[in-house]
Parts: sequence; C-alpha cells; structure tokens
Amino acid sequence: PKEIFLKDYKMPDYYFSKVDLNFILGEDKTIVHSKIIVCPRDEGGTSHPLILNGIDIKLLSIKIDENQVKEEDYKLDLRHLTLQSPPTNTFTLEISTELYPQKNTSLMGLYKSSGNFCTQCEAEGFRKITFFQDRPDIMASYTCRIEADKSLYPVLLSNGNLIEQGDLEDGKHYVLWEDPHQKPCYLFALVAGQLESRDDTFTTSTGKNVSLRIWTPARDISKTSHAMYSLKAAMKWDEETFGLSYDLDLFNIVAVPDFNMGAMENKSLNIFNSRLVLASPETANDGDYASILGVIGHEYFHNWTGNRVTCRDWFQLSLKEGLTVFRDQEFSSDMGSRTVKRIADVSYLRNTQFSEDAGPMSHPVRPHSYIKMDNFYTVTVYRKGAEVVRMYKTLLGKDGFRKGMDLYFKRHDGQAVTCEEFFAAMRDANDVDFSNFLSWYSQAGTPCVKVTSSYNSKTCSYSLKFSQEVPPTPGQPIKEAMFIPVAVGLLDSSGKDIPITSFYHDKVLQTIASSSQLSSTAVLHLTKKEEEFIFCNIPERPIPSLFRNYSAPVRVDSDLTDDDYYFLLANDSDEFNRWEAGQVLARKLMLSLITDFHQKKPLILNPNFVSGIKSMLCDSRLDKEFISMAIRLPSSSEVMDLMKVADPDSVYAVRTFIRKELALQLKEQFLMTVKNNRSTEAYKFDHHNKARRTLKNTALVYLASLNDLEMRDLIMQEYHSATNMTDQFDALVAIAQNSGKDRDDILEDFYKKWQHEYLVIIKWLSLQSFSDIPGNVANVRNLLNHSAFDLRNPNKVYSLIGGFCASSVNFHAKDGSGYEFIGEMVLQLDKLNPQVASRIVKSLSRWKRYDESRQALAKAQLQKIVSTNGLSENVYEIASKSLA
Ligand code: BAL
Ligand code: ZN
Repeated sequence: PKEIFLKDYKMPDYYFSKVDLNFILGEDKTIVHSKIIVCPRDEGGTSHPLILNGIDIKLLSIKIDENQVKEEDYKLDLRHLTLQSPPTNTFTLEISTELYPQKNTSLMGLYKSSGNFCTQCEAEGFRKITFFQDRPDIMASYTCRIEADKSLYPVLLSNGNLIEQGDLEDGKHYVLWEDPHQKPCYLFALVAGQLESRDDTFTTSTGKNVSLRIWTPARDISKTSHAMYSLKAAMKWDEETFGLSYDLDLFNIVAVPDFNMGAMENKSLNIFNSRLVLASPETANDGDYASILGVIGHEYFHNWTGNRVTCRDWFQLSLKEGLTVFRDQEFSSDMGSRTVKRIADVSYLRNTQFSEDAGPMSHPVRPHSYIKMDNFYTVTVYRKGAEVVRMYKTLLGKDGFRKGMDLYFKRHDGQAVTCEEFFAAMRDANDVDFSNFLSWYSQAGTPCVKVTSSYNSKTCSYSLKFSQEVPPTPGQPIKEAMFIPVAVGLLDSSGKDIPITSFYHDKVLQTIASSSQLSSTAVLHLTKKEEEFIFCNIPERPIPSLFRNYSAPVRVDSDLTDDDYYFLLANDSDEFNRWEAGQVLARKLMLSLITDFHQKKPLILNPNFVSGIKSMLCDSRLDKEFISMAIRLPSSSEVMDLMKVADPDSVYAVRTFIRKELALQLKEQFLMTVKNNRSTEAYKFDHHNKARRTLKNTALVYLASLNDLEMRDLIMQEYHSATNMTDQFDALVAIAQNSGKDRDDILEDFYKKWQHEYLVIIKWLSLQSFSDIPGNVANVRNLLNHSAFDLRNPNKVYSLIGGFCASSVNFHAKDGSGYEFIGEMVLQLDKLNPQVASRIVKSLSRWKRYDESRQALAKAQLQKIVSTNGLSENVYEIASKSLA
C-alpha cells in the first residue's frame, strides 16, 4: 500500500468548473454519465496528464469535446483513468460508468441498503461513483439528474434546489437538482427511496424563508420532532453567535439505518445515521436526545465551516472538524449546562484521545501521512482539534475569537484552505503574537505540564514554576515546547478568589486590566520548556486553581496536596475545577488501592473520600447533573492509562470495591436521592429534568452494586414503573451489572418488549457486550447468531463487537479468548466493510500496555491479520502500525 504525505501536496494541473451528473438507477446496475468542464491551470500552456480516480466501477465511454477518446489516448488501471495529453484549453469531458450499488457493502460511494439508494463520498467515496479528481481542492458547481422507477423510488434527492421533475415511460420518473454553490465532490449526495418528510420552515435574520425537511420511512416520522427542534435551534444559534445564516431555500436531512459514520454534511442534503435523528421518549434516552441535538448542530454548522470554506487536502481535516466540533460543543453548552458539557467533553477526550495519543496510531491534529484517509477520522483530529480551537478562544476572549472567525470567512469564503489560514485569520484580526502555537497542528502526543509553587510572605509574592514535556511518538522522537495557555485562579483561605492584578514573567511586569472580566483568572502563556510566573500583592499563601475550565489539552502534575484538592473540591469558583479536584483525588485513591490489591493487602476506603462524595451528594445548591458527574469514578481506561503495566483485573476489582463500599456507607443518601428525584410528569428533555434523571439513575447504579434482595426489588420496581427509555434503560443497566437469573429474565423481557425497535435493540446489544460479568466472550459469540444481529449493519457491529472491545475484563481475558474473537471478527468484517473492520482492529493496537502474556496473545492476532491475503488498506494500515 502507498503512503501519502502532506509534504508532497501539489496544486492540481486541472480545475473543474461545472459538473453535470446523470444517474440511471436500476436493480442490477446503475449508469452514471458525467459531463465536466475542465480548465487547465496553465491555460494554453503545456499539457499534463489528467489523472482521474476510479475504483470498483466500469468505464463505458470517454469523450472530449464530444469526440470519443481513442484507447491509445488513455490508460486504465484498478484505481485510475489517465488521459495522457488532454487539450491545453478549457474542454468538456464526458464519461459514462456502470456500477453495482446493490453489491456495495462498504457503504462508501453509491450503495443500496434497506430498500433505498444512498451515497457517502467523504473522504474518497466519489471515485466509486465516477472517474473524477477526487480531492477537496477541486470545487465546482453541480447539477444532478436522477432517473428511477417511480413506485420503488418515489423520492429522489440531491444537493441544492429542485429545478425540474417529470414522468417518463415504463413507470419511471426523473428529477433535476442544481447546486449553485461551488463544492468539492466529497459533499455530493444522492438519496432515492420510499421516504416521507416532516416539514417546517425557518426564517433567517435577513427574512429568507427556508424549507426544512427531515426524511425517514413513514413509520419513523413521529420520531423526528426533536431533530427538527434541534435544527431550528442550531440555525438560530449560528446567526446569533457567529452571524452565519443559511444560504439556500431548502435544507434536507435524511435518516438511514445503514451508515458507517454518525452523519454527513453534504451540501443541503445531510445524511444521518438514523440513531442520530430518531427519538421518542419511549425509545430514546437522554443521551440520545443530547447526541441528536449536538450532531444535528454539528452537521448544520459545517455549512460554513467545511462547505463554504473547505479543506485544501485531507491532511487539513481538523480545519473543518476541530472547528465544527468546537462549534457544536458551544451550541450544546448554550442549550444546557456549560459546566456539565465541558466535563463530559474533557472526560471523553481523556478516555479516548489520550490513549490514542500515547499509542502506535498517535498522530498530530494535522497528520503528516496516511495510507487510507478513512483511518484519520479520529478523536485526535476531531476532539484534540476542537481543544486547539478552544485555546484560540481562551487566548483571545469571546470578542477576539469572533473577530478572527469573521476575518476567516471574509478572506476564504468559497476557497479550499489550510490550518495556517485559520491561524493567520485569528492572529491578524487581533494583531497578536501567537509564537509557536502552530506546533499544536504538527506535534503529536499529550504534553505533560509539571507545576511547583512557592509563597514568599515577605514580598507577598507567589511563584508558579512550569515545566513541559511532550512525549516521543512514532516518527517524532524529539519535541519542541508548545504554546500552552494556563488559566489560573488563586484562592484565599476562605475559598474566595484573590484578584490577580499583576505578575512577573521573564522579569517583566505584566498588569491585568482591572476592568477585565477575568480578573479572578489570569491566562498565562507558556511557550518554553521551563518558566516561572510570580504573582504580586498576594496577601497569604493561596491554593492555586490550575488550568481552569481545562484551558489546554495536557496532563497536569502539580505539587498540590490531597488537602489542597479537598479544598478546591469544596470551594473553587471554577466549577470545572471542582469536578477536576474530585477526579484527581479519585485517580490517586484508585492507584493506591491498586497497589494494595497487588500486594494482597486488605482494601480500605479513605474516609475523607467518602465524606467528599457525601457532601457533594447532599449539597442542594449544586446542579444535579454536576453532582452525578462528581460522584462517578474515573473510567477503567483512564486509570489503566496511568499504570506502568495496564492491569484490567486489578482496576476492575478496585472500582467494584469502591463502588460497593460507597453504596454501603452512603446507602441512606443514595436512597434519598432516588426518592427525591422521581417524577410522575411526562418526559421532557430539558436540563432540569435530564439532570434529575441522571442523578437518580447514578444513585441506582450504586445501590444495585449491593446486590441484595431489597435493592433488587427496588430496581425491578424502577424498571417496571418507568415511563420513558431513560429510566427504563438505566434501571436495566443497574440490574445487569450482576449476573444471575434476574439479569437473564430482565434482558429477555426487554428484548421482547422492543424487538421491533431497531434503535432500542442496538442499546440492548451494547449493554450485554460491554458487560464485565465473568466469561462474557461466550455470551457475545452467542449474540452473533441472534436474529437481532446483522454483520452488515455498522450500528449493530459497533454495539456488539465494538462494545465488547471497550469492556475491560472480558476483552482482555487472560486466556486470550477476547483477542481471538476480535481477530476473527476483523477478518470477517474486512470482506464486507473495511472501514468498520479498521475501527474494530484499533482495539488491539495498544497491546504493548499489558503484561507479557496478554501482549503475546494480542500480537498473535495482529500478526494473523496482517498476513491475511487480500486485506484492505484500511485494516492493513492500523494492524501494521500497531505491530511496528
Ligand atoms: N464529515 C464527516 C462527518 C462529520 O464529521 O460531520
Ligand atoms: Zn464534522
């Protein structure tokens, strides 16, 4: 397989200005005619070969300016169609191809599934539709004519505006769509099938009426009201927050059940995995409602960040994804609780991105190379990329950030650009020196920042010394210092913020404007490997609150004591750091109990920790969702990441011990929490009710760990009396943590109730696959043969097989049975859908983190995978890099 490098980027020799597509959709095959206006970059100059990408499609004919191209004038191989010396002035290229969407199980390009035709072109799927320069810097305006059987495919959709439609002979019909905006081919979309729509309108701030349509099979229309609400809220928010309005008269969303990703931002025709559109109180839980809000927002926001301004090449993916994730995070924060959203996002980053960044697949936010671009839709590009965007905002403030965004659109609307251009817009709009900030795009690895403090009572000054280190990552043994914004507050002994007026840095006095909103928080700019900041006029030794609101995606190692953290937990005005203090304490506690466990010492829970949890649980001033996050233990993967040799069994034992011990000691408080947070009112998705349900159900999970008759009865009652999926499913989760007859019966009951609801069934699969009950490999293998499972449906694969990989003890079973199961599944999946298979094989990539025996077992599976004939590039890239 060929590796592609960022340093090899070359501007295209030919641009395409207009593309007319004509699809004739059939049951055995589909014919695609394309007519492209090709403009040589060097008009009238020398002729260069025109290389078009094309995979798994049959070439029927090629014409240039209406003349058939002779066989000796082009070359065709398995991946390209090359025109040796095309005209040197603008010309028309017409190509006809034949394709087989019914046989396309990769779900890339044009495919037919669940009765409908659908496309997915990002990143490089358009080449499975027609021969084309399939790269994002080729931007053109498109028309799309679609012809199909009218009774089988009454609805025919593509990008832009519908400009013509009519009936044809033999029961067929056609439509013609025109998209006036220039776009790269990865934003092309087509959908054909039996769909109905929920319709609404949105009036933009300039008074334009936009028709909104959400398309699904008729039976699901009733489940689209939350998606429509989310879309309208996102449209309004983008106008209010960034002054960005929608630019066409129509916005379509289609929900499909078979989709590799979550959703896709095709211009004016967003295609969504149905799990991120469909919701009703009976079938979807609070998490689903929140995801739908965020992802509908995310795809809508791409209209400006991604579509109007797109990426020059795929290495720049974070230019649109990091920025759009940041925008969706901000949107969800404004629609709910800002602190809770920040905590959820940071937890996710730590659980997923930190481990990616510390493993063999570690790559910078802007990767330097790839074999298969599909493998780089990663948490690093998305989530660390969003943190990079957030740092601009932390450094520039809300208004400065908005100025940068405005300049970015003013300069680059209609262009395909790079991360440097975004950086330059932020810098130029604010006239600031960002020094080495760009290394966030080029250096992989999570920086570790060490902080030591000292107080001088004579001079009333307080010093914070920082040192930073970025660990070596594949291909990057030595790292430069990063530009790290550190938001700092200093608490006095009563817990109040001490106003920060000035500090010395490099012997230069810096004064903070007294009118600054952030006078209780200073944003320090770390740019060197080691540096010191000395705060003036600090009347007593303060407790520092470091990296407020998680101001940079780094690991922090400070000299704060446990008492300092308990103090911050109780007093910090930065709510994020209150939560963080609790997490630091919990991580330390877990690591020390793990040592005791290894030394076969009895496990004893620190009473201070129990009181800390108790005071959170009983503090009626706190947001309930915040409490539920504050009383949750760090995840197993987060703790394993901190161990020298990751040991899933000891982490599991310690987590289970702490949970049960807390449940025993705080049983009364947990029971009160359940009692006080029940409601008989109809389900409502708003922050207040979501917070109440989350807290109640977190308490239930604790209580269930006691596994006594009383608690079992209580939880059964919660399950049976639940009137919405959030309460019902959470009660099921609580019961299912303990193996036995109750668990089996209730899982069966739940299946019987919901077997006809595909989206509920994928939850049921995840719940079982992720479970830590002993010997779960066999259960998961059995579920492969259950009628509810289908290896061709990505959601079901992610639930059953992906869920299993995320389990701690069973995936890492000592006898290697978990690894062996995944090895088999990867090879089976690879034949059907390489993208899905490569997501699963990633779970084996961190094998070096475990003990020798597990290492050998996981490595053997990877070796078996890479030595298999006919392996896809997707899986080869991950498996071979994992072994390197
Ligand atoms: N562009 C791929 C799907 C998404 O991130 O929106
Ligand atoms: Zn996106």
